[in-house]
Amino acid sequence: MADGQISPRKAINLADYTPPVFLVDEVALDFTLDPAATIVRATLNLRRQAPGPLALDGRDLELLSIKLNGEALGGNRYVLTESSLTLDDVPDVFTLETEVKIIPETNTELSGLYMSGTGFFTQCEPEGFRKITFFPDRPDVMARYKVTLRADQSKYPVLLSNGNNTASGAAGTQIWATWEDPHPKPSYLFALVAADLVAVKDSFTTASGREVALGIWVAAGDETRCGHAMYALKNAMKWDEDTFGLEYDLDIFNIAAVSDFNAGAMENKGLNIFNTAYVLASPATATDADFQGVERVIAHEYFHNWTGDRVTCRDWFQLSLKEGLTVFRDQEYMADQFSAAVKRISDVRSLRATQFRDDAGPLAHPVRPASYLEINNFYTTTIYEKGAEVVRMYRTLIGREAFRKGMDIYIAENDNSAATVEDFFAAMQAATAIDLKQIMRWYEQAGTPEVSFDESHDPAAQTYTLTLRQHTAPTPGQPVKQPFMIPVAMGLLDATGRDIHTETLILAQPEQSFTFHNISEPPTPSLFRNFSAPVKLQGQSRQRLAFLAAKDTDLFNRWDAMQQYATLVLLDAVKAHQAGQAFALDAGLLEAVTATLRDAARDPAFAAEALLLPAETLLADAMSIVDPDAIRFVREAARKALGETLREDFFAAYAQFAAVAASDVSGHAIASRALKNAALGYLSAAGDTTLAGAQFLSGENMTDTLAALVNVAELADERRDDAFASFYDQWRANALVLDKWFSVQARAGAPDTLARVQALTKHKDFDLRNPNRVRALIGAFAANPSKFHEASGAGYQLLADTIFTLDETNPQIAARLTTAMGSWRRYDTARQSLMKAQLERILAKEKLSPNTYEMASKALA
Ligand code: 0A1
Ligand code: ZN
Repeated sequence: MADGQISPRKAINLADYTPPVFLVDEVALDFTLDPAATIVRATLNLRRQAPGPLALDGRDLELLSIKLNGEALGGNRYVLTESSLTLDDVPDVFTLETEVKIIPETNTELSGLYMSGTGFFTQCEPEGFRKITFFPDRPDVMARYKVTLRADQSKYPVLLSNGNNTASGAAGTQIWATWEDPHPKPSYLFALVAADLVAVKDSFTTASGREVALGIWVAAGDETRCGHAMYALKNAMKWDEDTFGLEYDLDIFNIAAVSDFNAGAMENKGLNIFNTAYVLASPATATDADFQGVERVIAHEYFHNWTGDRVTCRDWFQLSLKEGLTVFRDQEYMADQFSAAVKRISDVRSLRATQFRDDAGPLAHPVRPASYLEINNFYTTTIYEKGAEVVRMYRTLIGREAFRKGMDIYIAENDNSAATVEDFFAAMQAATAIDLKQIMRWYEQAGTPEVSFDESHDPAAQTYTLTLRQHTAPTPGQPVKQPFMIPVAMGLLDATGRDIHTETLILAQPEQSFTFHNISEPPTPSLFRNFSAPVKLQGQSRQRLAFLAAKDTDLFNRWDAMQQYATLVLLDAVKAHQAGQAFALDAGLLEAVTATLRDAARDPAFAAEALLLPAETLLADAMSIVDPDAIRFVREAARKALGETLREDFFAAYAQFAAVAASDVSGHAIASRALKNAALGYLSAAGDTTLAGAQFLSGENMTDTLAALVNVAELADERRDDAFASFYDQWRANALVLDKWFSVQARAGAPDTLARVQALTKHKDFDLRNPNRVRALIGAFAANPSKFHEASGAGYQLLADTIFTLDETNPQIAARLTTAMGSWRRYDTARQSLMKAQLERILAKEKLSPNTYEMASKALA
């Protein structure tokens, strides 16, 4: 460890949990808001639960005064450290008043109270509240809040907090507003906004007839891009009533949009705070994927009102209790809006690309980790997306009806309290006769199980026996794994592709056999239908995959068979390329793509997914030593060969699906554009770039413009440079669109991408203080396998340089970027040592944050 480095935090362990010594029944907060010196007065009504001192969390707070039951305390009555305020000698029930000064304008971490644009915003999850006032900043302390905000009226005319606005007024140039939240909540759900914003307003009448006032607060001029967010909010409110019987519980629901935000959005009670990227959308500025992102995140945060706010988490180890469940709920919501199969396909595609990769590397952790250094590092795809898969497995195992019953029990038993994963388990177990005990292993053990199978058919007995085996490789700290409880939704297909049997098997042992009767011919099994468990199924032959891709009645498995088939042939092509052989297109792949394309009109959204070849990162995951250049070469060669061979079909599909209005964002229009742009991609790969150029010029719809630009970006000549120049001129004033301008350049496969990204880090619009911009350029570049892993190591250097600087202002984002080098051991020795050197350089930095320390040290361990 370098001299001067702050000592990394000590690990927090689940096993060490103890209940709070004091509860807070009520808290009154009074803010006098000033960018350079905000004064926070807090009055806490405390009640003892256990023997011991009162220990409050607090960071970066200047304590101005402290009173106990109205009496000022001298410095001998408390101990103040960098992160806490402790009072030894206190009664069992008392009132504590503190007054602190904080400096929002220097808060670049974007946690606690900070400035963005010209206004004040907060982000308290998970541990930001302690940067606002002294408090037991842990989710199992739930209090009722009364909040008064005071600010300069000319600069901050809008004052918002949680709950209901019970009083407001003006005093000279200052205005003030009081907000009261009747529901007890943990400190991480506190929020305030004081800014110059305008509202788009609407209302929603709940199933029981209460009227809820809805407001979406944005910067003046952005009101025209809030329509989709408002639609999504009302739609989600209705869906949660219809699907889970859950009604909104306040008279007002506000959303405020902020352009500097570390994450996507935050579920603060009655006052969600959103990254502008998940609020603002119009067909001219946002892609279809952006529209869906807005809808998904609006729904997600709204659903947290019950799964997160009313029922919260006992401690941060239980994070997936609210996140896995709420992701499951938003996935179900989205599946109900468009095609359920296509939604499942895109969710699984991203689960495999991110979560499976993390689960196979040094940063792997269970859905409920046992230990952490910095909880901010645990907002991961494992907690969120794998957590959602675990919830889905409960439902697959016990059925929809029992699952709904279990949800009712979970809410009823845990309302207004801080729950654990065991509480969720108990509710589900109470709703079914199936013994679910073993499902808990999904929370405890990291890693992706690998499932293989054997089969035998006995024509005399007319039986078919399927033997399934599971194995999970070691992960950090977990050398030996116990078997998981794995629901295997399956079907047996006859030679014509008809289902002769369907069932959900439960694989709970390392190896289990299942015998099926009255099976006269050897059937083809279709396993893990609709991706019934987050596992890797191994050992399917190409012939099988080709059959399932053409015939399976399960749409998900049809897509998956085609993906697995494509993966096998592309990996073979990588080997051939490494051996110096020329690329040859596999006949089966050509046949499958041809069939998909010719049948596209039947379900264009599905066809658009099925036409996409497995991503470079997915191919990389299947190689023992990743060769990013060979992968890129082969994948592009395949796209080119398919584009050339099927040129007429792709042109025809392009023309057939082109006729949708630029402003149409219906499911049909989105699917048509997706198919058309998939065709455009193949045609461009085959060298027909005129079409992309023309589409770029005519674009009135951001989906089409961007799809065209992505193809033009591959050309390293003036056509590309002109396109980026004109896009910049048109959109320089729109931050979210400018983010796209950065990220398309960073994702490009053109030979000069690295140099361009290096230059873009010096661009006047590049800003390390804005997380969206950092993700758009640096995050996107680190996800561009062949460019980031350029053999010289210059890509690693660029990333590490960014992390180095960023760690000083925003450690959360710096730590997240560090994960891009987490899989360094999977590369050749030259790249390994280049990445390792950068990780070591980061680790040796003076005053490295605990956030980045945890990620870099675990990556190297
Ligand atoms: N609970 C939010 C995610 C979130 C987490 C951390 C944040 O700041 C550090 C912000 C938001 C969600 O699941 O949407
Ligand atoms: Zn969430």
